[in-house]
Amino acid sequence: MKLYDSALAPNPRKVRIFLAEKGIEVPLVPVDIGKAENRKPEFLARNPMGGVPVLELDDGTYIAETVAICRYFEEVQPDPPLMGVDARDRAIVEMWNRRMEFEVAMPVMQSFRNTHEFFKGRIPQVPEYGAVCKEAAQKRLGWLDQELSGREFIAGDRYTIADITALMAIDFGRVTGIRILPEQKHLGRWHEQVSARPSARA
Ligand SMILES: N[C@@H](CCC(=O)N[C@@H](CS)C(=O)NCC(=O)O)C(=O)O
Repeated sequence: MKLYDSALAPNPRKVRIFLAEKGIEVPLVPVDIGKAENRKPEFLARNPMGGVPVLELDDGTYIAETVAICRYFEEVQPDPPLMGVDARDRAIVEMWNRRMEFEVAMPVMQSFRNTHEFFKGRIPQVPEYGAVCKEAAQKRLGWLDQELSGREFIAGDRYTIADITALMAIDFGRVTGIRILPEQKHLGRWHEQVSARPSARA
């Protein structure tokens, strides 16, 4: 088994944090996205969408999409549970993880993709849209701050994949100047707490 990875990119980091929480070690294969290795035919044969991460199983199966890779490891090693423990809890964790993906990570990524030098000439950029996304992401952090006033973690009283998604998105947001504001005390407390876990260094 191996994981096609990029040390700088947020989605591969999400899988590395997930694996670190589970105590699972998977050999990493670095993919140089700066040199567009992920757009070459041999990589597209693994994942036609061209994104990292991609997990290659021993039987030659390729699994792309960050959450699908996490799902695979959750199924093969349920402990510690990061995607819920029963029907109700799994649905709640999924609800929060999707909110973190669509409401926080998506605007963060779109702000980067539409304004950053890295994507210049790689994709059509609309800087005005990037600016709108940056503002939206910043607003969502205010909302998340309020949400975290009443509980320890994003999806309740246990650390889950929703915390991993939010951490990866918020940390990546720094690249385009999206930040936790000093007055966002609950979000700041949460960020300190999840960043102190050894997995955050993955
Ligand atoms: N929906 C995919 C997104 C994968 C993705 O876009 N990965 C980024 C890195 S975070 C990438 O490969 N970017 C390089 C590119 O698009 O050329 C997932 O969840 O894994």
